[in-house]
Amino acid sequence: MKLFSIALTILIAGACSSSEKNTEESAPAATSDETPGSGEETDGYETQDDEPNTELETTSTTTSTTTSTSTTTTTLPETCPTNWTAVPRTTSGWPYPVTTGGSFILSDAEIGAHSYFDRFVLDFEGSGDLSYDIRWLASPPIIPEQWDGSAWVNDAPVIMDGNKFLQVRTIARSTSDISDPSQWYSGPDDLDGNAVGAQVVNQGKMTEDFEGYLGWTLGTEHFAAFNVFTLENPKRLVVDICHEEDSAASQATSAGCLGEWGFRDPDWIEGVSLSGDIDGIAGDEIVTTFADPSISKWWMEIAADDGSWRQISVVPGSSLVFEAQPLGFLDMDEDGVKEIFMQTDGGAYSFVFKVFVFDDCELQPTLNSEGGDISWPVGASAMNMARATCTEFGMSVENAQVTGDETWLVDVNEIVLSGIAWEPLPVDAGWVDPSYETPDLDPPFAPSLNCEF
Ligand SMILES: [Ca+2]
Ligand SMILES: [Ca+2]
Repeated sequence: MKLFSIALTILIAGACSSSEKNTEESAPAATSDETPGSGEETDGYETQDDEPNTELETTSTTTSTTTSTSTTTTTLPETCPTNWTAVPRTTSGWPYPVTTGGSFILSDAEIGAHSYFDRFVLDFEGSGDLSYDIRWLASPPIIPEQWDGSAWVNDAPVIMDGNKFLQVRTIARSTSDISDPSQWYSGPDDLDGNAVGAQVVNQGKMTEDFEGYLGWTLGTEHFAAFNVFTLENPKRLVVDICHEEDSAASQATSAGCLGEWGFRDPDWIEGVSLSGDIDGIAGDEIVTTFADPSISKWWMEIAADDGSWRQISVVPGSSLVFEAQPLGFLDMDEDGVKEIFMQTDGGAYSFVFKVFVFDDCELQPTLNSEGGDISWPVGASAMNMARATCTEFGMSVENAQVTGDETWLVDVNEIVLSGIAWEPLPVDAGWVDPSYETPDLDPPFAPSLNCEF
């Protein structure tokens, strides 16, 4: 049984490699480094970006049958190098080309199976620096508009064999925007990973060829660390995907946020941290504020509690005079993602808060109905006071001031969050404006933020 399994593995390895176009580059006489009986290929020992050529050619030697002429013995790593990670790999300036970016037309695509990783290779005609953006997606990419044979279909998700999806985008073309049909790409646009013995990559599919951007998506069993490099003559983009699951990536990419955005300076002074499951996916998110004396402002960081991703941005309207800090999380629009209430500024008897929407891995400040900046004061002075109360529909914001004839004029605004903007409740559609006046000299309410976080 074991022998059979070994034989099968070798068979699969041979079969998969023979499907690789790159095998043409190596002389068939090249001896295989394959260790008989190991059932594994010996290519994995050179996965460093600095020697990719050798690696690929070594890979291709597995096409030849196992021979006994192997003279070199290399210790193979059993697992992927630790410098392989699941974070996005993006060339500088993306989505724009790198400075010396060339013009590339796809010439081939292939999937290969290897000892501890699967390899995806795109071949190109053209020269210069290839620009790319490679990242995990938690769900298949959406094709904005596609021809289904009889009509244009909007927002159609790509149907793919896989649980997770590695998106490989390049600045290159296949057929679109190429006037000479003889230059059009004629290779495969749909690759079967299982057929070539790949263990983690089930399928590779061209999912974009539009306005100079060429995209492929790999449907995989699970999230995994990967390694990216390019080769010359011809230009190739190589993505090696580790067979082993990357559990840190699971949490991050469930939220679609793998990686780091923004630099956290070690000189910043840590403020207040608050954690909770903001997005309703996987583990908790932690929101932390940091004082930055160099610009006299506060930064806010939102990060996965397993450290797999973080995003840092300036707290708008903040100054070092008053401490910015997260106050609580509450899903105001009931879309399953909690909004972040953040104290951004204040004074001796009052503070100002803003509400942020967590979207696209960022904390976006909510806006007023005109698209402008909005924040709310809470507190009191001799002549006016303000409070905000979370209600079943959104927030009720009350501002009271003493008028000339010593009555309190209480302006009440009931607002509801729609997307990232606060809209007034439609008073003219049956709602009664709750604003009122009171001759009572006592303050009409206690200034506070009344929300149950
Ligand atoms: Ca979460
Ligand atoms: Ca929400």
